[in-house]
Amino acid sequence: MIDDIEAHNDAATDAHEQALSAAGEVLAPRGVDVDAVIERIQSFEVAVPSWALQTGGTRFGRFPIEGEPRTVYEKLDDVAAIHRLTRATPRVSLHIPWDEPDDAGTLRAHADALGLGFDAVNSNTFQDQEGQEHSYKFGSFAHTDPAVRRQAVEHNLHVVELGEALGSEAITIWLADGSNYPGQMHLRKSFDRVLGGLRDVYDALPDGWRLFTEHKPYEPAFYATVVQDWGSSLMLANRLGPQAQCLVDLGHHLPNTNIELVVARLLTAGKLGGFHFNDSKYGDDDLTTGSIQPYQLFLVFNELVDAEEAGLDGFDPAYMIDQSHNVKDPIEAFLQTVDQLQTAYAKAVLVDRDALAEHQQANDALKAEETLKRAYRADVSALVAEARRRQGGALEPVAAFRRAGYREQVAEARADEGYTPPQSL
Ligand code: PSV
Ligand code: MN
Repeated sequence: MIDDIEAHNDAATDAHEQALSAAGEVLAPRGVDVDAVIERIQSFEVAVPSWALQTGGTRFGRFPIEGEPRTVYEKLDDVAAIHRLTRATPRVSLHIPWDEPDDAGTLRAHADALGLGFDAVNSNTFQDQEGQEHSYKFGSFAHTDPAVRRQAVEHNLHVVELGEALGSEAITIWLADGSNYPGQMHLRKSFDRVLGGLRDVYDALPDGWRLFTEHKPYEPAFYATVVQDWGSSLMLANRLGPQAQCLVDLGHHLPNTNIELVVARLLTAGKLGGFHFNDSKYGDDDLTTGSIQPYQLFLVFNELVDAEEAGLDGFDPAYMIDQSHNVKDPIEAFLQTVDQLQTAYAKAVLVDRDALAEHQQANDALKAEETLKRAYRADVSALVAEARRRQGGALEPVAAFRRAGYREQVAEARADEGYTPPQSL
């Protein structure tokens, strides 16, 4: 359905080529190899979360749009559309049981046919599911009742098994376990119980698999969350073993937390497993990546590129997105997100690392900061567009998406009677 990318690119080519040569005129005299930067951008890939292809909602309501995917198959179709336009999203991250396929082989074949694969699979022990024996109201891995803990472990083992059948190589575990009131939960014992449950899952990991623990300071627990910060997450990963690593969701930090420093520490520990990219103003707002704090995003990528270029042992973070699209068309929001990520990455690649090291060595705070700012201020939009074009993607993904009329087409195709889209997520 998105098949006129070339025609779209033709119409945008003149303006693009002018912008690209203007960028070259600025960057080349600074010693930047523009083609090499474009190649680096081309190498950047990020996974799309299956759970954010429908419009999200808040606890106050949800405003669905026409043409939302109704099944995991339709969600994959949407990821394929995003990938066709960006050439940077060849994998999808599934949430189970939200996206439990009736048959893993059929779903894998569908993904194969679309040229897609699977990134980390996510388990869900933060909600009760229909027919489930025990409730997670008072926790899952940290629950005081061993039967509940067993049920949570069994679910995770199922997710690993399913992920293996799909070709995934990691599981992300975010636990809502925590308490709302002081005294409600034994702070140390609850952590030990989580570690015990994670160990059962860890021991069952297939070779080459990784287990990511995702920390979050609060919500839904408002007094104490068991895996509330990167320190707890790192403790878990260290205790579990080499296949366990930490996942950083950018929205899972209290205001003013220095997230790039968290990233640097996890890199030093060899435990930075992956990311959930998004942005936020107040809490876990799940807004479009780079929409609120683009400089912070750049600084995070500055640490990542620094580690990549230093050849840090075991550096292989799984880049994934975790957003909720309440007012934007989810596909358009993802197109914008990928562009934001590539922009931050490209700017981080532009940082003159030799100069930065010299200024740091000389304790020249001003020059060191200016070295970062110089890269951050560079306009890399034409380089990012060129990276897309060289891979067969769209120069202007959102414009191409709108012009292709994809949403209108799927709205018609997905309007079968008898299907009620979810009213809340
Ligand atoms: C929790 O807020 C979280 O970030 C976890 O990654 C969950 O899997 C996801 O959001 C669910 O929406
Ligand atoms: Mn997340």
